[in-house]
Amino acid sequence: MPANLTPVYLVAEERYRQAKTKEDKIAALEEMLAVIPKHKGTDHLQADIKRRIAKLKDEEEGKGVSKSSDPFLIPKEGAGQAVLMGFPNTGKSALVGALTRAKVTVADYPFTTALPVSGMMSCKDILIQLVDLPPVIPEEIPRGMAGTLRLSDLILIVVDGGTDDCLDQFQGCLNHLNNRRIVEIAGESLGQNTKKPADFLVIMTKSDLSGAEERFNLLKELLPPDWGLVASSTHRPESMKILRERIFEQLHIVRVYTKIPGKDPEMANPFVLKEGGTVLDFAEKVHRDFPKKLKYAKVWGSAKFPGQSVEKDYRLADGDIVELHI
Ligand SMILES: Nc1nc2c(ncn2[C@@H]2O[C@H](COP(=O)(O)OP(=O)(O)OP(=O)(O)O)[C@@H](O)[C@H]2O)c(=O)[nH]1
Ligand SMILES: [Mg+2]
Repeated sequence: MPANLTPVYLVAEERYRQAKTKEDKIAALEEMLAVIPKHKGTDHLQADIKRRIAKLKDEEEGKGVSKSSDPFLIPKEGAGQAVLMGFPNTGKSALVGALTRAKVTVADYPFTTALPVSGMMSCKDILIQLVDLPPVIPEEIPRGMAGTLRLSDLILIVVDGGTDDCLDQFQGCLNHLNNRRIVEIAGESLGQNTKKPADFLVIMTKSDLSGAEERFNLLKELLPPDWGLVASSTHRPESMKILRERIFEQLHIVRVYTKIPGKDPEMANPFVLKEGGTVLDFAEKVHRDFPKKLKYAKVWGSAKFPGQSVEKDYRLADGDIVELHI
């Protein structure tokens, strides 16, 4: 769709080009945003202007975003990093706002989020990092976002249960992931960071709205096999609880608790291993010298009986308590 930019807009754009200071640039960009014709043909441009304003403002406030730093490069924190990908207005920021303490902006118009915002979600005594991302549209994925998606531990594809577009929204996200070779195509791995369906979770938001249940059933039927799907509503606390747990499950991690011989286990701060992690992997996490010194371990939880002695290659399960003997 053509943008049909007006002369008033073009004057503001010229002012931006001429601007020398950050302040003048922000003022010109804000004017461009105010006068730009608001229709689908300018969606892409509106998002770009908002991103530029947000970046300049961050630089002005000294939030550590220098010219060279990439706002899409988000250092990992906690037990795993889950990023939210989706079309505009689908409810990504509302989810991150409901599940973490991050300061997100939620609004009933598209392209509200211009730059990534991350927050920590607590679940089963660990912290999981959630990253709210700017939206994608069929023709565009924000520059730098493919890298964030590729490096994340889990991609949450967010579709809007309040509209019949939700299937197209899923397909639109999948197209971007395919084009950028972030997802495995027809079981073919395309590189080290190619993700499998198990590294995704599709979230249908706004399940409180009418028609959402039918849309959920349709999505369930039409989604490729192996893709996880969950419904959520920020108005329904019980669905938020289920969502937390599904995100945890989909990260494929296990929590392992330490126990010093003769003492009670330390149940507050578990170590986190990848699913399939062994006693040896655990020992490495506890102290880098332990694997060399380790003789055996005692396990409570997944073992046949409480406190059973196991070998170094014993695969630990979520919730296990381990006593390392060196
Ligand atoms: N009824 C209902 N409305 C919701 C829910 N979640 C979000 N919304 C509304 O949907 C609109 C968009 O929410 P946002 O969280 O800003 O959407 P977004 O995906 O972050 O939008 P962009 O930043 O433009 O990509 C807001 O008006 C929210 O109040 C929900 O579970 N139920
Ligand atoms: Mg948003």
